[in-house]
Amino acid sequence: MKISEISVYSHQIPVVHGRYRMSVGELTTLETTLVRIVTDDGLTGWGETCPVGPVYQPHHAAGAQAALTELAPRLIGEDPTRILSLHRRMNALLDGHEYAKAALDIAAHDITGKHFQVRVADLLGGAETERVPSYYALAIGEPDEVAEQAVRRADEGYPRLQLKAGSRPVEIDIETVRKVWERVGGRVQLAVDANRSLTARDVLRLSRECRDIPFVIEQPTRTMDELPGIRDRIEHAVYLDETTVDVNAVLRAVGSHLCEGFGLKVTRLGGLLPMTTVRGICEARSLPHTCDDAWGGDIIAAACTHLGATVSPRLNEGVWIAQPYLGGHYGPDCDIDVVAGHIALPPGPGLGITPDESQFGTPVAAFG
Ligand code: 0XW
Ligand code: MG
Repeated sequence: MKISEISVYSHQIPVVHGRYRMSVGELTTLETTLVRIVTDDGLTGWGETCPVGPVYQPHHAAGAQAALTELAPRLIGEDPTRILSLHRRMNALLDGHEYAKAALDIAAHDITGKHFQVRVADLLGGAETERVPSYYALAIGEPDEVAEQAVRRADEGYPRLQLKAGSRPVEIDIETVRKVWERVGGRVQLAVDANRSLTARDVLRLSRECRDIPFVIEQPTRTMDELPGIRDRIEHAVYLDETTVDVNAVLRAVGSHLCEGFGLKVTRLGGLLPMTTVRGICEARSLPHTCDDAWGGDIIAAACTHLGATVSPRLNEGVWIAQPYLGGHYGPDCDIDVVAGHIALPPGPGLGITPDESQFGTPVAAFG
């Protein structure tokens, strides 16, 4: 089987309820990049990559499109079911830009699943569950408002909540954590995610003043290099997210004992194939982790859900998808939804969804 066409689409996804606020900024609309691969025997596979704005990580929508335009014409004729070879070919054509390669990796998994008539979860080693746990990210807000939201989401059935911290006096973050704990403590797992924005001083204060509250601190500082100096004075487990820029960075974090877990992003690491490598590293060291992406619609949600279904249940911290913040789906057969804090694994084959491409307009680039 050979790749005969690759099309790249740009699509705007608005945030329902107006905006999503993290320490690094506020978002009202996201530009996602979609990839459609067609093969010479008529199979179609979809991939997606959607940076959550241009400052969350060094990824942005125009960068994804430029990298895909560089790669796609040179992948025509390749066999999409030989996913490892496809990665080697992509790496030989373009250094870095893992978040763009990830869209092609996801589309290749979708096609391979369809070709062998299996779900992507089964290609990735087999599903441990048909009902994948999710978690809800509570946008930055006033402590009482965030606590109110936390109660609502815990009542809905989310097993885990992530609070956002940073970009304001740490006293307000501490008050927020305390109020959330008072309202939902013991009912849900808690993560406090600073998205790289706390100073070492404020990480220590947050941890010290909330010593009695069990939570994990996610991506507290801008770099990994700030952590060794404070690590032994932080009273909470530390998870890394944005700074694990590739598989090698994960190895460095694990080898240097910088963290106790990860918030992982499929596109940051380059797609589902490198994610399975990291899943294995985490399993070898008993490190819990999430399987998320920064943002995106049903394609990335399906990819994260298939991967998340394969994670050892004792290490599975959930799959975050943007669906609760989105107004619709990519088509009638694309209903990847969080229900009672969990996501039903799509039945497949492949990703198990059929995007309606008429929603995406004319491709920004097409090859083949
Ligand atoms: C909660 N997320 C998975 C979604 C936002 O894009 C940020 C991200 C995170 O954990 O940093
Ligand atoms: Mg995070």
